[in-house]
Amino acid sequence: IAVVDRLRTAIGTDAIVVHYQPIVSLETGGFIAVEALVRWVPPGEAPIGPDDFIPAAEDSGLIVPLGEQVLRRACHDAAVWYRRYGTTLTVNVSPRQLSEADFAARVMRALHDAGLPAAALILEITEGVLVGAGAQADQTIAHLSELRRFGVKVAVDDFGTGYSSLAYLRDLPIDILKIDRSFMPDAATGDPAQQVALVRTIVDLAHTLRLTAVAEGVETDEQTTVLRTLGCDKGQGFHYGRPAPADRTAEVLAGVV
Ligand code: G
Ligand code: G
Ligand code: MN
Ligand code: NA
Repeated sequence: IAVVDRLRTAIGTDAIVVHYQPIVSLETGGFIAVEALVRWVPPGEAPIGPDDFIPAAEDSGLIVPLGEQVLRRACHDAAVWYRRYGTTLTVNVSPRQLSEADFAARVMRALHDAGLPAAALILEITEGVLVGAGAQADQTIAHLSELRRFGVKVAVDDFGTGYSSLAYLRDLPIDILKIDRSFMPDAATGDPAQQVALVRTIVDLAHTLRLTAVAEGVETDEQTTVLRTLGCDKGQGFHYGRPAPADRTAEVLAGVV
C-alpha cells in the first residue's frame, strides 16, 4: 500500500506519537522549552521519522489533519508542564497548514481546549514560507500577525539555509531565529575562527532585530561555551537531550532523571 494511504489510516490514531526535545537557557542552563517532533509508529513496526513521511504528507494535504493532531496533542501535554515549570512549547508548522483559511482559529482552539496560554506557544516556520510576494505569503503573514496579537510567538527554523533577505527579517512577524545546526562550530569540518565568527554574526543579527537567538544541533560542551560567550540566548541539541516521549519528558522536567 502506498505510504500516503497508510498514513491516512494512521492519522487520528495513537500511531501518531509526539516526542519532545528540551531547549535550554544558555544563561541559566535550565530547561525552558520543548520542541514537539512527530513520529509515526505503525503497530508492530519500527518508528518512522518525520523526514520519511512529512514530504508525502505535505504533497497529499494530509499535513493539515496530521499537523492539527500534533498541535493538539502537544498543547495538551505541555499545559501541565507550563503550569508546573513555566516550560513553553514550540511546534513545527508546514506552509500548507499556514495557508488554511482557519489556521489561526484552529491554533486558538487547540490552546483553549488544552488550557495552554497563547504566550506559552511558539510556532516554527521555515524561511521559505515568508519569502516571495503573493496571496499565499500575504495570507500566512496575516495569520501569524493575528496569532502574535494573542501572544503566540513565531520562530524561523533552520535559519541561514534559506533565502530570507534582511528586509524580510526586519518586516515580518517573527520573534526568534533558530540557527541551523550546520553552523555549529566543529573542529573536524573547517576553520574554527571562521565558524565562530559566522555564529557571532547570526546572533548579533538576531539581537539587532530584537529577536531571540536559539542554536540548534548543540552536541558538545565546547559549543555551549562558545555560544554563551557570544550571548546566544538558548540552545537545543543532543548535548542537552534527545527527543523523548511525553512520559520521559515529564520525568526530565521533574528532575527525576
Ligand atoms: O525529529 P527529527 O527528529 O527527525 O525531525 C526532522 C524534521 O521533521 C525537522 O526538520 C522538523 O522540522 C520536521 N518535523 C518534525 N515534527 C514535525 C511536525 O509535527 N510538523 C512538521 N511540519 N514538521 C515536523
Ligand atoms: O529542523 P528541525 O530543527 O525542526 O529539526 C530538529 C531535528 O534535528 C530533529 O530531527 C532532531 O532529532 C534533530 N536534532 C536535534 N538535536 C540534534 C543534534 O544535536 N544533532 C543532530 N545531528 N541532530 C539533532
Ligand atoms: Mn524545528
Ligand atoms: Na531546524
